[in-house]
Amino acid sequence: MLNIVISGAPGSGKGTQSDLIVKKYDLVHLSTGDILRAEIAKGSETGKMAEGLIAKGLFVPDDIIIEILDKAISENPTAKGFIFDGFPRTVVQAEALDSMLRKRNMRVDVMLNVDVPANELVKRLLLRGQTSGRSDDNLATVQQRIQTFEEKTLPVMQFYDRQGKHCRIKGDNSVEEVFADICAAIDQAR
Ligand code: B4P
Repeated sequence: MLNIVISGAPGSGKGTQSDLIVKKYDLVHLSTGDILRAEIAKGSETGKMAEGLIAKGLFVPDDIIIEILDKAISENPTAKGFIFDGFPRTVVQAEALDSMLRKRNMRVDVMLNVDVPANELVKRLLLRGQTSGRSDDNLATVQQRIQTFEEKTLPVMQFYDRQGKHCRIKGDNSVEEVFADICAAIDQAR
């Protein structure tokens, strides 16, 4: 069993790297962003509530995200491990993930913090916004997302630092170079 948390500011490359990690390590990919966008597309109650918050660059409430994640873990009983992409984003979520895993005799092995300077984040997300159709890939929302990340998610890095699981990855290299650094960090942690 190998459980990885991948974290980083919006546009840091979490989703991009998660796709590569699941292929190489045969893990189940749980992206809370993808799950929420699927709920919005379905028009569910969760989706309706999340839609406006995401468009403003704000977080969806912890209790809703935690419930979604707990259900997603239960739906994959034969998984060899998980990559948690974009979760936990708050300390409350990080504590909840620890207890969700503990009750299943599992644990987080490593937290990858993909670190990219703010000017590069803005550049990447505005470029993606030209084709993504995402309501949150515009300048005002991107700036709010970065601010939300700094306020709410930077303390999550310290949470994993205290557990000795925080691993900083230099994210402003090519996709291949970032992936090579990530594989080295995972192989050292398992
Ligand atoms: P996410 O879907 O997680 O959005 P994201 O932070 O933008 O990450 P994403 O995976 O899409 O982008 P990536 O960095 O890979 O969340 C969206 C919203 O949902 C949040 O703002 C929040 O409102 C809500 N939400 C989600 N999870 C939540 C939670 N746990 N609690 C509360 N609310 C939650 O890549 C960005 C771009 O960079 C791509 O275009 C990619 O091609 C490019 N890129 C990647 N690597 C690159 C590289 N090395 N060089 C150049 N470009 C690169």
